[in-house]
Amino acid sequence: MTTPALLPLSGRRIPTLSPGAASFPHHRATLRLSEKFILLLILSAFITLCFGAFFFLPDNSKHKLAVPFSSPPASAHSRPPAAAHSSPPCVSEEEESLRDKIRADHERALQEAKEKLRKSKEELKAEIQTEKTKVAEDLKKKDGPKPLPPVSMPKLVGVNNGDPGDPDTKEKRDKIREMMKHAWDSYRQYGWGHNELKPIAKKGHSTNIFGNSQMGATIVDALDTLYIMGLHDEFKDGQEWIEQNLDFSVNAEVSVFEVNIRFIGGLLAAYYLSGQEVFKVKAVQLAEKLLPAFNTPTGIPWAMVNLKSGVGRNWGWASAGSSILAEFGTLHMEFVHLTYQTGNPAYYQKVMHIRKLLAKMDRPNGLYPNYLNPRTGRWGQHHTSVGGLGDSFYEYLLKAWLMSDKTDSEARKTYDDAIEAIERHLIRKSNGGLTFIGEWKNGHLERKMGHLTCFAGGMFALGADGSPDDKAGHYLQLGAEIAHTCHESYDRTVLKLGPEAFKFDSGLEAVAVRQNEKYYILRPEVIETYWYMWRFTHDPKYRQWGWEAVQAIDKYCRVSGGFSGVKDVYSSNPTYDDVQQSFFLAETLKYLYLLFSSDELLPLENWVFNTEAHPLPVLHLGNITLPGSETQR
Ligand code: DMJ
Repeated sequence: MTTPALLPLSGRRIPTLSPGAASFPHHRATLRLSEKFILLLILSAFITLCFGAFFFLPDNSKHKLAVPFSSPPASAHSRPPAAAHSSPPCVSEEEESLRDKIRADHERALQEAKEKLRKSKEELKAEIQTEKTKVAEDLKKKDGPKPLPPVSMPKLVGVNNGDPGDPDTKEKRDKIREMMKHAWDSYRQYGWGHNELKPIAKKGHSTNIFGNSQMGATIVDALDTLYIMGLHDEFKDGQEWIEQNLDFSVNAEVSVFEVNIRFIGGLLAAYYLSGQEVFKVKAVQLAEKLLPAFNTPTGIPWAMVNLKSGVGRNWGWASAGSSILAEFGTLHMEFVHLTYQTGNPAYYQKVMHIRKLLAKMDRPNGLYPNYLNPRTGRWGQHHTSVGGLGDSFYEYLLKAWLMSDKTDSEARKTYDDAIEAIERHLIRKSNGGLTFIGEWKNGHLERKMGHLTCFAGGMFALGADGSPDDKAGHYLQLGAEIAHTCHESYDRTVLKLGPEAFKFDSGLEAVAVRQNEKYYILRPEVIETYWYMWRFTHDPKYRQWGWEAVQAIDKYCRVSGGFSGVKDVYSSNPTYDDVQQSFFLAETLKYLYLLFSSDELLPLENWVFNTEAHPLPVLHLGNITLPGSETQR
């Protein structure tokens, strides 16, 4: 018998066994037992270490500055701006006790995780089932909060709805549907259950916005697009996966904003379109898990929350430990629907509290900075953007008004004031006559516009009706100018796909300068603006521009395993980033499909699209009091 090897664990040596001992059966049995015991000890120490590392070590990926192509940001809300610095640490008593609390919470989560590990698969399944049943029962409880009257549903959509009529447009629409099928089928085959797909490597993919979860983000994000396109078998397949596998009792630290817009928004839209209760139940289950993120001294939520422990924190790169405007300001639509559907005032109160707090704050030049510290309630760096870190905050002010059947005049006024300041300080015309929206950085205008900012063209058009001083024509015109500029940013590339950011400086117009701004990751914003502009003007150029984008995506981003982003839109031989983003199915393909459909498909009088393109019906709040609204006034 050979001598067991020395184990270099923590520098301690396990004593070697005496060679003679092995020749006696009795000793052998004893030794096996102790060997097993030692192995067991080592194993449990290792597991403890792993968990310790997971909870206590800082997550480097969140502290790194943006690395151009190794992992392009899925959403710029989670992108660290290059110049962002954290303040030096200054530990007050309050902070120390907060840290103690976080440590204690982590300990508890660790303990719970260990206990979970000890349980059998059956026990775990039973536990999940109990939790699910509890939420379903809470929803039905007679004496609990009651949902409001059923939403008067606009005309539902089906495969024949939205038929554009003329054969040429129909052929184009069919092509977009085929692309959706290719994206879905590829994910179904190679990435099923994972959050996203790597279409080149043909395997699952995920980013830090979903923590270490495997929650099928693509399935949830794609559901309503499948439904609208009449891909009913695929929709059913997705529904089945959700019924059997989607579980939020996972030890994963996720982005509150991303989970809200993709999951809660996606589930609610799927519920409204299909009427299947399961989607509502899941949306409410998940929302419950997000609520602890609001437990901050000010009620401004943390950027991230651990779904299991409820412990929240902010991105390491955000200015002075701040929360991000576009993240905590993009919850309103979904949370109002949650209160409407459950009768639980908590969701509505949380988002209205954010609004009230912002209304009381001073704003430099009338602009909203992108960063707000949730502990002190003070602004971080004075950066303002209508692109990444700011964008959907403005979008949700307008949409809160639209979604309330235009009764939420407070939201409309806040939107109008914000847009007025943006126009005054951020919107300019280039020498070549292109209207662009720059970024405000500590009193200085950076003449750079992001792909993300291009959504604003659609927003201006959508907000034109109802604008103060009868400026509807002006805002529709502004929307058209932004659409034109963003189209130029596509047209001035080799691939006819838009870069992540483009400049208007030193003779340059609508082109990217830095290598790490030349990528296209299947983003929707430019197409989103084409679609809104098409709905409001029916100018055929928007369909033409949309079709150019379809052809470019199909030519340069399509691969056998799905669709991939590309790293350089100015190169005739681009390399792939190997990610099929879930928003490609949720947004890009949906907006394209709508662009080539008739206006009867999801009319804008009845539906309001959340920032991930999930349509939610208008709530006729004129004669209804939302639970919780009494205490807000
Ligand atoms: C999407 O997740 C949403 O549109 C979000 O508001 C911003 N970015 C991405 C797509 O680019």
